[in-house]
Amino acid sequence: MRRLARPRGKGAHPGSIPKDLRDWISLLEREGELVRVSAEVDPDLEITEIVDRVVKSGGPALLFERPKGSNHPLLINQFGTERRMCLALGVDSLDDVAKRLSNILEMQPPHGLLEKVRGLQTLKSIADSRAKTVRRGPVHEVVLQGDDVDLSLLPVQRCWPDDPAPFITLPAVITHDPRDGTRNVGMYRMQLIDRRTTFMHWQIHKDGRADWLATDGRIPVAVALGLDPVTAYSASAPLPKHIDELMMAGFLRGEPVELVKGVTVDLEVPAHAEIVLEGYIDKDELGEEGPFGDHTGYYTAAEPFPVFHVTAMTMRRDAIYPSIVVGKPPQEDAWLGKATERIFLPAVRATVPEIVDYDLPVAGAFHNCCIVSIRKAYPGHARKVMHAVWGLGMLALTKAVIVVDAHVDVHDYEQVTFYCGANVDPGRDVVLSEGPADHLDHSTTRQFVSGKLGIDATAKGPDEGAREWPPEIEMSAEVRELVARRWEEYGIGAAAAAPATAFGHSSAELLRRRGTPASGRL
Ligand SMILES: Cc1cc2nc3c(=O)[nH]c(=O)nc-3n(C[C@H](O)[C@H](O)[C@H](O)COP(=O)(O)O)c2cc1C
Ligand SMILES: [Mn+2]
Repeated sequence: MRRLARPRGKGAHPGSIPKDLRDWISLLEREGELVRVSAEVDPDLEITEIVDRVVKSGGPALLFERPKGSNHPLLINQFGTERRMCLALGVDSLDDVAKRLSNILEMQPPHGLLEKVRGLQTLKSIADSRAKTVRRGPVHEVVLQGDDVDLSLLPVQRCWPDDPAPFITLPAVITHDPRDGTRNVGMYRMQLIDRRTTFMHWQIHKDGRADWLATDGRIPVAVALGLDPVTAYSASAPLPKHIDELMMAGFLRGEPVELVKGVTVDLEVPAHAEIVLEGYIDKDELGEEGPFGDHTGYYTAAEPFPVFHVTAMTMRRDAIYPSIVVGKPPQEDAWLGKATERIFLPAVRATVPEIVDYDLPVAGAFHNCCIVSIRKAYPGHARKVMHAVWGLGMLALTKAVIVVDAHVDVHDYEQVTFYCGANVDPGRDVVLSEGPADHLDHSTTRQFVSGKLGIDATAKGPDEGAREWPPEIEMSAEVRELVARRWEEYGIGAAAAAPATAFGHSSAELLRRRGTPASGRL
């Protein structure tokens, strides 16, 4: 697999991760990863068509300096490639982030002084991750309240032709659980209703919605727009409900997220955000939200969702508005999803240690398919892992789980296809089950529940009803070495000199060459 060039300069180390959106834009510019568009461009559909082309060709982040009808520049495609996602997280490969997390999850009682000191440093890095409150922040440079609130000042995109209105697409929505006060941050799209109200599209499985459902009457809500890239990413991360996404952001950044008190709500908001919308949502005020051209590749139908009333709009001077377009994959959110796939691997393995690796294909819109490799130890093991996946956090929404043996590269779809064919007797190795479905899945007979498909593509033993399992073909090491030694003598040329693997040109590699993300293996 292709290795990434090591991100140079700022951003290469966790300590120097961008502190806010402006810092991030400078880093992108220094790295040749950003193009400024000075022509006037319409946030109504036109930006989508431009970005769709740029994303699908692996192109740069775009700063639209003159979005039609607004004085605020619009940043988009900041996460649109593997390299930018790595730059955002200050790593060479997304697996490096996972390594830092697995050090914590796999902590053992220390032996000796050196290990104790290391253990304390690790614990300190967790303790220092909590968000911290500061007195003042640039997000309060401009404060609009009451009648002065005007969402139409922002260049909010209408993304696709059948969208009924503009949608805020990259928000970090902050709520507290009214029962225990724990904070949640989630990324939920917001359809504009008028100058001071929007819908809040928190779906049925989401933490923000659970906070709202737990209130008697009214829940305070703050929405941060234009954050440092790690905090923005963290809002999309599927953490267990009781874990504060800002703590995860602090851990990944290597320094805490700074917060200031809201102006009109009893919530703290990111001090360095470009824009914050403060307000409230009532328990019983719903309206028809949507349709919306979504990451499923289809318009999701209009449905009742709650209404968000904005009581204050605070901004930095010359605030920059962040946006993202979702649609038929691959889109910019592919790399947010791949980051989650890699970052959560240690947590998945902490629960199901026989899992070696997993891959959520971008074309499967993440919840449609999960390929998982396991160290198989006993009959029925692949089935056990399928059910584990269907019981693990948001992976519960996965429609199809494919299980392969440990030596199979789950990111190489051609290899996976080979074992799905070669090792599977559909009469014996296919599992049909049922469970919760993604809120947006239009294919299910009933909304929110669906069938589940499991394919056991591991090698089977007699205890699993198989006849004698033949050995896989492989050339002997001696002959490989002999051919390597004599290669020049044959006069065939360099093209085929590398030892052949059965799947040298995987579909993942081919997609990659077309500039589209196909694999989390970096
Ligand atoms: C660009 C983007 C848009 C998203 N839009 C929504 C949305 O409108 N509604 C929703 O419930 N989840 C949406 N998600 C997924 C959630 O952000 C994700 O499930 C997250 O874990 C939610 O936070 P929570 O687990 O604290 O609820 C979106 C994700 C991304 C990357
Ligand atoms: Mn959460």
